[in-house]
Amino acid sequence: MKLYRTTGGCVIEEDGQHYRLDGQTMDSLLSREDLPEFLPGLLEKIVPSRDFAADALQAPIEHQEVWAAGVTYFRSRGARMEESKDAGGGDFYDRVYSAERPELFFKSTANRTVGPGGKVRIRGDAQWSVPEPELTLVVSPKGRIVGYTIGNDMSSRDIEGENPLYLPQAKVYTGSCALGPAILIHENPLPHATEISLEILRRDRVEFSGSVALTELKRDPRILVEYLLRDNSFPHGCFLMTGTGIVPPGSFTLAHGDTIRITIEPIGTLENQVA
Ligand code: DO4
Ligand code: MG
Repeated sequence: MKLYRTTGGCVIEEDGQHYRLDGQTMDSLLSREDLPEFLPGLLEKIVPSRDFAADALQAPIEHQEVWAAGVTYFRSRGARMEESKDAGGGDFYDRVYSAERPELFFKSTANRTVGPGGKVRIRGDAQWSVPEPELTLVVSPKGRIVGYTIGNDMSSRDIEGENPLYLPQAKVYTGSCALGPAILIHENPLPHATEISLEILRRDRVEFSGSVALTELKRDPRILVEYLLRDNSFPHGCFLMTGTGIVPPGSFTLAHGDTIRITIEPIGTLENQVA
């Protein structure tokens, strides 16, 4: 079952049919502890709608915060150590990769986040920018993983590499986050073989592509959530990006007009252009 936020409200897709959830918002739904049980009950009382295609998809977020985990894949550890070695930051990334406590950072709010088809941004003062395609957990207020979506943790690698303390500036700015296209309502862990793939197109040609399987994710998503909720409250639930395992080579930087396509089946494909 997939949950969409559209210009016409919240919509569920189930067995190829679409159902409008009149009177429900992302906030009312993601505040619930029992979302995976609540939605099927709701569908029994409503009839499918035929006009879903007329709605524009939006990022599935209202008052939720977006947080992110870092250096959860070996590839991310290596890329970060390389980019920050001149600043003396390389060792930090090695240490956090193997430490018990994960790296967790605040990433975004709804006003900085774009949905499917929206335009992500590169910072005006960055010279080296990349998308980070990440499996994103949808977490209830009490820390239950109730679903999954696709996230793009847009990053300014030169700013991050100059000094690890610049991380918030490299990561948090207008248009630095994309989420969607839907929330897959699913409480069990996704299979380890689940693939995350990234394609970056420039003038309709593939400029970079890569993929990674969840087998490479070093941290258990449930442990990431447990750390995130320590001494923190999320009354509307929250999103937690689980880190990137796909990093383009150092010679690559995003350009205005590029198309970023991230696919995680069975969630779908999140496509955005760089403004
Ligand atoms: O430590 C810096 C950020 C790491 C990150 O965003 C990632 O590994 O995905
Ligand atoms: Mg990331």
